[in-house]
Amino acid sequence: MNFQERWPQPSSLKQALLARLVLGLGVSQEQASLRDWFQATALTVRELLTARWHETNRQVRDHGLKQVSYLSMEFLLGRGLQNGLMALNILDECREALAECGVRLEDLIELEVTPALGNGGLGRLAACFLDSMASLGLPSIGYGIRYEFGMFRQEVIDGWQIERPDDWLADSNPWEFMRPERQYLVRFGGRVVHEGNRVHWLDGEAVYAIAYDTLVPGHGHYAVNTLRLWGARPVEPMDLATFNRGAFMEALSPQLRARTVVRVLYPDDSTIEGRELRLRQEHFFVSASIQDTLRRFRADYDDWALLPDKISIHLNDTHPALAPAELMRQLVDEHLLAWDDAWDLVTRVLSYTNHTLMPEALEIWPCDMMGRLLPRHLQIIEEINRRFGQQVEARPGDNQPDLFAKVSVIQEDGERRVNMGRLSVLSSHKVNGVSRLHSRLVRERLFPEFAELFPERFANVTNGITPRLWLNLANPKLATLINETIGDGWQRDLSRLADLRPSAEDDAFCGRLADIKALNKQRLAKLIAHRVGIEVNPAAMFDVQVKRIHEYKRQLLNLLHVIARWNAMRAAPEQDWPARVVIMAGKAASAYHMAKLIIKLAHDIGRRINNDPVTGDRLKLVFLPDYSVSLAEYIIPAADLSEQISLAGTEASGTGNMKLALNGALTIGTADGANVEIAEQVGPEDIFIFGMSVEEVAALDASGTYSSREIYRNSQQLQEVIDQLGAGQFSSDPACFWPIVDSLLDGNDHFKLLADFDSYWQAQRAVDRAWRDQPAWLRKAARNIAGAGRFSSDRSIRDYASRIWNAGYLPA
Ligand code: 26Q
Repeated sequence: MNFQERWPQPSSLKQALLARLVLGLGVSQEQASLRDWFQATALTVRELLTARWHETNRQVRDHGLKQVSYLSMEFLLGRGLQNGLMALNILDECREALAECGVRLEDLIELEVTPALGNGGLGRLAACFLDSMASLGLPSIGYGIRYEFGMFRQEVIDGWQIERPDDWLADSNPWEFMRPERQYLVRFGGRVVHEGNRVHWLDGEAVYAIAYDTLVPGHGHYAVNTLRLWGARPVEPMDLATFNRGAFMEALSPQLRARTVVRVLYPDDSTIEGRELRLRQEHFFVSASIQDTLRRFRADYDDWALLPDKISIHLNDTHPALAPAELMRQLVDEHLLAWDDAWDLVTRVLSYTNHTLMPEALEIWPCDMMGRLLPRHLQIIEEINRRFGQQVEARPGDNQPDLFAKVSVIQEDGERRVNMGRLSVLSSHKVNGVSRLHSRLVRERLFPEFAELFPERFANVTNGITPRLWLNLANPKLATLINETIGDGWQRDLSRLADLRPSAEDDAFCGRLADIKALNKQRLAKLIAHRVGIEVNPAAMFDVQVKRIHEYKRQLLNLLHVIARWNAMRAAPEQDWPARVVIMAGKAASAYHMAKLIIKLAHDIGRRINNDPVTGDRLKLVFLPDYSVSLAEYIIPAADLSEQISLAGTEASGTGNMKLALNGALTIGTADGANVEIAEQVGPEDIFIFGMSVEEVAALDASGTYSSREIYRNSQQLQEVIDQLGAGQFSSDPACFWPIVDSLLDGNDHFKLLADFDSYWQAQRAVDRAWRDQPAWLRKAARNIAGAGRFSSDRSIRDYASRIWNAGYLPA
């Protein structure tokens, strides 16, 4: 049987679309709305992908390939329609088929709601990795939560961020298959009973986790992998007795209770304190994912010893770090393996990626809370830790008597707490950071004792981004130019972009690059006018900082520069100031007051300077609300300058930096995260690196001599800017920004903005000088594109496959 026979396909796309519309959705062609056409098209795309999906699953089984379970609390996918059409290679065909029905494909594409099941970098990374795993034919299944409400929608009223619920499922989701037969019981609370050798976890409350599958199509490969997100259902859907005595609402409360666990995505706060519902979410999705992973393994193999050959379970940060305990529980309590055998499997199957060094963002759960919610898991973690303690104490030639306190999974200082990072390191055979610099700091600062105990465990895999979304889809004209210049080999191996380097010297190439950038900027200028009513000059430099609003990312440093620039322009308006549009976008966690105040400040500065006749269209500041994957697709191809200005040692990697470089923006950035590696690839002439290095920051901290006030006293420029903030120059309420002034001066400027300010100012002057020579700037832009080849998520996934997972690929 060949592929066609096994998986019959419709004869014409138009017929398939109409069948979906008329027969599937029950809408006549005359009455169909755009929304109906979107649904019909999406359902058709999904159908066309299912044949490849079944074939993929069949081949994985036939070849006995290893499959990666990628556990992540977040998948920031973005829209599916165009991606699906591109994977199927029927974008133009579909456009024509729809046109024959009087429908514009572009309208449908814009109509799709953007799923936002993630906060930012970590969630988008997971989505890029799914794309790359499918495109390389690496068998994988992404596991996460089907949040009923994703990342909130951001509105801005009078400069203040307002959060609105993201009701993304209001219109039915055409991409998912509900899988009622993939349903698992997940327990919370209750008690543990020991009966001889056996342990039973009883009582408490339980809910069903039910699978919803979304297809993840490969590009340039037939593989279609699975993203399996868990919804929740009550064990007893309704209490009929209660209903019968007339308490109708109360009778439905099991529904509501069960679904609470998947109701909403948690925001990435700057402080992660123990919130019970978050722990419930983590357990819910980990338990279901591990049950499903083991069931799939057992369907094909009956020898547990094969588990590490057939399965890798990857932890995307510590959010799924209950996995080792849950895996031990299922292996020992349910499948009756001996502890040592189970532990050996666990440590050979698990691997863990760390995404942050910041102490306040590390997950630590009070034993009290965990004992109440997950009594058996706490026992298991304590047993894992007890055995680890014995191993540490028994080390030959121990010269560090207090070592165990530093590595103990249970922190005993003060309230007893479980340190999820330590649990993850102890349970994994590999631990990696997300850029070379960050991986070093993971070893040296976060887990130095573990790095000494288990040196072979620590690795690096530098992040990457999928060129299918961030180049082909977001910037198709640039993709075409590259194809015409160096051929299309880069589509399979992005490092081939290096072949573009000579074209930087080619005026014709640079001219076309300039035209494409100009078109992308005109498009963004229109969007800006439409969304926020600000007219910007598309010929100006587009200076872009788009990312979550966080103090460590130092959006405030950018704003201080804008004010200082405005002051300097007003003091010398006759000088040749190149025109700039500073564009910012990003969400602040709803409880993160300082981040919200920074958004307010951006708006108030904008209102003041955007209406200043002295600076005119030579300086504008725009804040675009509701940053999302879709908005990023507009902004990034239009950027000239990429702001990556975190305090060195705080940004684990960054991935926006890669997306912007790939689209020909030049970086102004600190020596932090992946900026360091970008600088290596593009060369020092084509990037603007400023500020203290990680070592200089460390030395300054160690000396205890940092005084932001002293820097302020010694800088005319900073005095002017900060005094303007304090005097309420940008706001009707003079006290509005005092907390910002306070944090900079009285709070001793935790992220050292003032220490780096002068260096930043100088780097911005260098940017201005470079911009004045447009031909030279374009050559730099071309070399940035050529240098971005290393930052494909395909390369990242190949690194994971070889260094971490030891996983193979489906035949091409
Ligand atoms: C944890 C517990 C409770 C509530 C929320 C959270 C939580 C949620 C999301 C903690 C952190 C996050 C997200 C982190 C994140 O996006 N980190 C970024 O990961 C990127 C991919 O590796 C890096 O490029 C960025 O440097 C890093 O900041």
